[in-house]
Amino acid sequence: MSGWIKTKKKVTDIKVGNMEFRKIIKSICITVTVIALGVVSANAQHHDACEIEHEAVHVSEKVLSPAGLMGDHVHHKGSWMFSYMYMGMMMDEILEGSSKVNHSSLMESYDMIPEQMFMQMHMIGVMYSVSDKITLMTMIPFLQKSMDHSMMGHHHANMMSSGLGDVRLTLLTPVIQGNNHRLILNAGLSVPTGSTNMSSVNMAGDEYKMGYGMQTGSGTPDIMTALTYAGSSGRIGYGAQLSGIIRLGENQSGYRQGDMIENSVWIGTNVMKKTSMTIRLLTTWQDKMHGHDEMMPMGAMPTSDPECYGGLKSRVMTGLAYNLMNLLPVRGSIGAELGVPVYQYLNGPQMADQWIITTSLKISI
Ligand SMILES: [Cu+2]
Repeated sequence: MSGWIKTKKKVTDIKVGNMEFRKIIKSICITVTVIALGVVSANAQHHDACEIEHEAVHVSEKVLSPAGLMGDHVHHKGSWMFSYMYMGMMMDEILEGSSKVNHSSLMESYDMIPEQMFMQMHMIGVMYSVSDKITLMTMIPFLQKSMDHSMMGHHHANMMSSGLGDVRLTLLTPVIQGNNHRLILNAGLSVPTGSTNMSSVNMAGDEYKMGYGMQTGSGTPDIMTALTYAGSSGRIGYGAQLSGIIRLGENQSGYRQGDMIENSVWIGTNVMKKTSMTIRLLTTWQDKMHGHDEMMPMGAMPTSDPECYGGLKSRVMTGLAYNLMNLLPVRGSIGAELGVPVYQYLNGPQMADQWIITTSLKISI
């Protein structure tokens, strides 16, 4: 019963191990960015010598990628791509590490207990290729979050937040671009356009600031990098993507969200002429939060406690994509991915994932 109750540490404590890990991922991300810029400048100099496929590669039938994966392709010079992506994620039970925590034991430490959270994202994406070697990408997310919670074990209430998230600006360049395989490098910046000041009103009519997870932005400029390999052999497509997010500084509310590393490994095949199927393993690691927001009472609920963020999540995602080539006067594809968790180890008590769905529509001209 008392096994889950942890000794409260000062939130300003920073573990030596975390610092070391942070330094390592920071240097990996900086190295990748430097390599990306080096490749771009080298390619700019040797531009005429290089010939690549004059096809918008995201609808290539040879190289398959999961529908929810981003930054895995580039376009040829002068092409535009417009995309819409929807993501829905349901979270319910509460984990501490990998074990389930029951509500009655949580009530000893917190006034309110989250019961269910549903997060939705609508994301508009635009890609434009300045040259065959440089593609620019902007992603504009709109977030809607809803959380049900109980107070004193019986009263149930709901809180909601919505608004613009953090806008992402990314530069993509192909390191290798062949018929049957490609390697794409991304370097980008996440601009803190989302909010860290979302508030709600309680039963007494008083305004209060909602927890970290209900905010729509990180509040910090974040560096993003990714390296994606996608290849094919016969009817089989496969690939892997490694990406990272480094948060810079501390936001106006006095904290910095944890840095992230994400890895995807997938395999796919064409099941019919224009339909492809993929299966991928998506693993996300997020560092713990640093600092805390003075306006959020830590004992109010786990989502207002900075120690209840970060951890490791692995999901299996199954996807379908359909090539719209003959249905539209332009190139395009439509796809969806459904994911369920296979392993979660969370800094808790924290809400765990139940399922996630992603759908996307991509049109290129
Ligand atoms: Cu594209």
